[in-house]
Amino acid sequence: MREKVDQLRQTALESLKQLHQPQDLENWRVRLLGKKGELTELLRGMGALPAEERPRVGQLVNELRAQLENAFAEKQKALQNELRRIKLQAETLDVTLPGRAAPVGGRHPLTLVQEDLCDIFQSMGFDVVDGPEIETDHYNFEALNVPADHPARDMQDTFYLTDTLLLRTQTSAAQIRTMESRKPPIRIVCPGRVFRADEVDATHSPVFHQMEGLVVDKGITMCDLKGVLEQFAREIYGPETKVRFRPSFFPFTEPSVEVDVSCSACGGKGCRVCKGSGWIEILGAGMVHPRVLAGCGIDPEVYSGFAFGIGLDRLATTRYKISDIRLLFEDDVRFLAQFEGGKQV
Ligand code: 2U9
Repeated sequence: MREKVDQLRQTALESLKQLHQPQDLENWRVRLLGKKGELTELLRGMGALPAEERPRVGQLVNELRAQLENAFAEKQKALQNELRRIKLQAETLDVTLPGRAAPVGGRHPLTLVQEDLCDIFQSMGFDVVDGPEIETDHYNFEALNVPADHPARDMQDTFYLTDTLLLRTQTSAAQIRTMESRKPPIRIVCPGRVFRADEVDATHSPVFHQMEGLVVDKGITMCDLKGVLEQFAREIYGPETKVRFRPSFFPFTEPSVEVDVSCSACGGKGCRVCKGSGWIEILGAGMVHPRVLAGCGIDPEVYSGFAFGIGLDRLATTRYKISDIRLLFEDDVRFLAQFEGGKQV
């Protein structure tokens, strides 16, 4: 019996040494130490021994069990360490490798134009103000002296959400709100998205962008308007730029003007860009209508003001030679990536 125990010890420990996989190790445990394993078999064989030998042999078998259990635990630990070492080795990172460059987004051409305009007007002392895109009929039309029968108020031209709520057609409403909440002197520009029920083509979009400006103070005249717009035009188109005013009409300004700049492509001689005229229309403007001031609680006998509106989309398309306004709204990254560098005038 002692021989059997020694033999089992030897073969068990020998075979344990050959194992390299956790599953094989488990099989080994079941085969030797399991309920129906070889050690249990050995114990069963004790029945055939004389009674006086049984305690001694039982002790031998128990010692073997303890020895095999220890050997198993040690092997298990060694195997786990080995597997962990192999796994870590496979995951080794070379921290000295150069990193992959992350793509950096650029600013949209409209953002670039808007930022330039804000800079120019801020340097002249204007604040930039914001307002809601959903407006009331009152702020978008009524307060701007746009009469009820004006074509702009027609369903064909304006996106109405309800009887009284609409998508703003100009950013003037934000300026009305400013006049209601601040006392003159007021010097603000108001950039933003506006909406008109236009058919889409290469030069029209139902969503477009503008920047409106407003100055209200004592003694403001048309001369101030000219000075500010001339300064603006020279900063945008260059110091040689000439500015001309033509009479026009807007319900919210009186008198009203349309403002042209000398064509920067030909210096005013006449070319394809300016259709031979030497001039390019850039904005509309005028003296704020007394009725608009009075409606905001500003006495038109004491205060006067000027206002202007600039379309940003056309400024962006001419500056960056973009042939179709729709490109500004399609978010095609191949198109947008071309403007990363900023100014390209
Ligand atoms: C207040 C009073 C008057 C803003 C003005 C224009 C003339 C104008 C157009 C330019 C191109 C709109 O985007 S566009 O189509 N705008 O011609 N805008 S005067 O007048 C105001 C603004 C606010 C309180």
